[in-house]
Parts: sequence; C-alpha cells; structure tokens
Amino acid sequence: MNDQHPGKNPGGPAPDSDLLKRMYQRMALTRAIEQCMAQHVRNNRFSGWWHPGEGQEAAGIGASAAMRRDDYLFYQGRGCSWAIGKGMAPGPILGDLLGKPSGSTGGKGGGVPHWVDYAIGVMGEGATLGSVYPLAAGAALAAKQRGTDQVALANFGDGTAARGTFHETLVHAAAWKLPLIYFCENNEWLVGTPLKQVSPTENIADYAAGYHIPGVVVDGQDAQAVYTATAEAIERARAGEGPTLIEAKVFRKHGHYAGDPQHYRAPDYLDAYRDPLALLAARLDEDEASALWAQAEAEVASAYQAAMAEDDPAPDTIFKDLYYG
Ligand SMILES: Cc1ncc(C[n+]2csc(CCOP(=O)(O)OP(=O)(O)O)c2C)c(N)n1
Ligand SMILES: [Mg+2]
Repeated sequence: MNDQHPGKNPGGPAPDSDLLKRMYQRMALTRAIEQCMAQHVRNNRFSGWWHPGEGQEAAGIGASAAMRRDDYLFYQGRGCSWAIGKGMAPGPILGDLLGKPSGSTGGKGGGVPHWVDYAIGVMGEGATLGSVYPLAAGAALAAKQRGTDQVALANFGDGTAARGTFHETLVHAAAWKLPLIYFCENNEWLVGTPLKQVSPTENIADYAAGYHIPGVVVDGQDAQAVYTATAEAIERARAGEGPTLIEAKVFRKHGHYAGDPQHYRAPDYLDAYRDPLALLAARLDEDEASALWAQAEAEVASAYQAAMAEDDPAPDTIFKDLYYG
C-alpha cells in the first residue's frame, strides 16, 4: 500500500537552494506560458485544444528536476511543465502550439502538445492515452540491456490509470525490475467525470501493491516534496531495484480545455486551491522570486512575438518526419 501521505515529505534527498531557485524559474516560465496561451485563446486566435495546466506546475517541474538530462521522459501533457522542466525553452514550445516552423515538431500538431527534444530525453506525448507506459518501459528495457544507468519516466493522469496498458506494462516492468517511474498527476477529474465515480480506489498509488513495487502519495502542489519523492524513486531505479509508482495529488485550476464552461463543478471548487508558485516562492528570497518571475514573463512574451511573426510552415513539409510502410 502507499507509504506516504499528501504533505508528508518522503525520505529522498532534499533539494539545495540553487535547485529550489531553478525549479521556481522553470515554474515561472511554465506559468507565463499558461497565461500567454490563456490570453491567446481569449483573443480567439487559437486553432487547437489547449489543455491548461495552471495549478499543476509543481508536479512536472519537481519531478523532472530529479531527472538527468539523458533520462527518458514520456508525458501526457496538461500544460507544459514537463517539457520546460526537462530543459526545453519557451520558443520551440510556443512554436508548436501556434503551428509555426520554429516549433520542436515544426509546428505539426498545431495546438496539441507534441513537444520533442531527443537530445534532452523529451520523447513526446502519447495523444492516445495510455501509450506512455509501454513506450517508457521499452526505453527502460533498452537502458537496462545496454547497461546504462538511465531511467524512464511515464507521466499520466488519474483517469489514464484505468487503461489496460498501465497494468500490462507494470507486470513485466516489476518482474524485470526495469528502471521505470510511473508518475501519476491525480487532479481527480477525467474531463467532466470525478475520479471517485469510476475508480475503485481513491489513491492510484494503491495499485502498486498488486505489483510488489513501492507506491508513494505526495503533495503535488509542493515542488520540493515532489522532487524528493522522485529523486528517491530514481535512486532505486538506478540501483537496479525496479519501478516505483508515484502519485502526486494536484489541483486542476481550470476546465479540461480552455473554454470549458465546467457546469459539472461546484462554484466554490477553488476554495481548496493552493498556488504551487506561491508555495515555493515562500521558501525563496522575495526579491529574487520577483526578479525570476519578471524574467520569465519577458522571455515568454518575446518568444510569443517571435512565433507570431513567423510564416506558417510550407505545405510541402507536411509529410516530412512521417513514418509509413
Ligand atoms: C485512448 C484515449 N481515450 C480518450 C481520449 C480523450 N481524452 C483526452 S484527455 C481525457 C481525460 C484524461 O484524464 P486524466 O488521465 O485524468 O488526465 P487529465 O485530463 O485530468 O490531465 C480523455 C478521456 C484520448 N485522448 N485517448
Ligand atoms: Mg485527471
């Protein structure tokens, strides 16, 4: 069963003050992109589906801060905390969202997050929910066979823990002690369905018991706690001790997609919200945190302007990078 509780710091290494600053800087970049995209949608200039991640930034930022540059990340993609956390810059992220050639995929996907940067282990998103598990396990198996000490992390939402691939993959990953981290962001919603209506368990981490691996519940609004839990799981994985299932309890501040009227949520649902940026800023010097926020806003504004000024991708690039037999 899960051996941690929300708010309780797991037993891994604590981040030093430089790392706290770096996490805050990346959370600020993520939040600035969130706000920029929210405005872009309000201006009615968005041609895709933006799934806002505002409020969930601490999970992706805290977990990816514990990963190495050469570790593999497969993410599900609410917001952009994972891509920013792993080291991507706002430019290629906004380029993809706005369907421009400067995007990491050359703007393909236009609006749907499919960011990739293989040089830093950003392996992309599976738009088919549940595809991250076997892909990440494959990367973990390759790392084990090659004898490197890389790990792979599969990020997913609470609703996606019901996919068959979650369970099929974990059977073998646990048996073979693959260097794999399952990282669930539990925001308690699957579009407009509350998790409790469709799940036999309140904690996704409880599934770990069935596979004889550790299941850890962590406060997903607290980047520091997320970092510590993930660092501990990665240490286990690198030491050959196999997978860990981490469940971060997070808060989905907005609708499932930008523009979702959310008739299914009670009007006072934001009462329980705790801002992950404010939580981390309280552990930093106030002036330093404000300066990092101002820098992030300026960097994102200039990346947005640059992307908006670009021409659309040339039509003859549409089949480039496609695999077909
Ligand atoms: C296989 C599959 N089924 C359905 C969808 C449509 N869909 C996109 S997001 C979503 C809800 C996912 O819930 P959860 O995993 O909790 O992630 P969250 O949206 O809360 O971040 C669904 C059903 C999909 N993309 N893929
Ligand atoms: Mg969810």
